[in-house]
Amino acid sequence: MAHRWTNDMTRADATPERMFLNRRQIIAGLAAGTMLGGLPGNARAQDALEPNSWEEITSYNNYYEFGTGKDDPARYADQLTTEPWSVTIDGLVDRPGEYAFQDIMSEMTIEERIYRFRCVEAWSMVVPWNGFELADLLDMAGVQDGARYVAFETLLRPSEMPGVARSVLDWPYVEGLRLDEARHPLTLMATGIYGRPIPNQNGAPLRLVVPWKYGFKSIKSIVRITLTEDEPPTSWNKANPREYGFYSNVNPDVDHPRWSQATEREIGGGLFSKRKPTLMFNGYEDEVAALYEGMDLSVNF
Ligand SMILES: Nc1nc2c(c(=O)[nH]1)N[C@H]1C(S)=C(S)[C@@H](COP(=O)(O)O)O[C@H]1N2
Ligand SMILES: [Mo]
Repeated sequence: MAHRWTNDMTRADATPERMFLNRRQIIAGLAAGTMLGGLPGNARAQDALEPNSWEEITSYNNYYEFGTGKDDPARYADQLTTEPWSVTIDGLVDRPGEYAFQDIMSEMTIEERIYRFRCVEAWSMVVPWNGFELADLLDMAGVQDGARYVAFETLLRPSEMPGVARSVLDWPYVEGLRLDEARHPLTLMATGIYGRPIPNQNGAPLRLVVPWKYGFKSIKSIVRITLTEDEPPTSWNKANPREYGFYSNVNPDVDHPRWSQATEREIGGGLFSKRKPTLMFNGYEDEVAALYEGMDLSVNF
């Protein structure tokens, strides 16, 4: 599959996790074009960020189905059965159906994407994901003309999810994107981290990653994708519409009602590290600003 976007970050050679990367999963063209410094348009000095460690990425998580503590998912999510797994793709598509995870994987091209990840709680990481573009999966199902949004749903299996009995959210966890956001080349369906299968606490076996939006848009362990005409409901918006909008684009100028979004705490930065400024669209402004032309981003937050 052709690449419509190239990484703008490089991995520090010294990162120990480098050894775990499964080179066979990474396309030679992408690797050659980006890991050696990048193409001129994408090579920005401030973007040469180092990914967080495997340990950091897999032990500090939000996955409320397993509890609201940051260490609950790593503790409880190994109970989750992820094989077999299938994703129902329905709504306004030409080929609706239940797609087996393995059949999806055999059709998709897995690449590596090193993305900034910014939680609405004002912490951040850098994650080297493996995955495929959501646009390719949508093409597999064939999006029909009337479709304008994409709705996503997480597995709901209370017997394996100790958090669902106790939390503030309605289950199953649901999310949504406008179709043009869903088709954007940055929008990834992640199936791995550091070349290994994605751990349960990070959303196995496949989760959404939308790097210019707050982390809660990146819905985990997806079992249903529905193409719709109308804007779909989203879990955090249902829970607190004043605090969480449908768009939820990272924006340092639009504060959360209870805290500033101007800066962020880097996970792994150490107890006394300085907060760093949050970037517009989490640093992906050049790539995505056009999607929101003419919109008031403080109204459509
Ligand atoms: N199903 C589901 N998806 C979810 C969440 C959740 O609680 N349940 N939490 C979201 C939030 S708030 C964030 S910040 C990210 C965290 O992803 P990570 O744990 O892989 O860093 O997952 C998002 N996806
Ligand atoms: Mo989050």
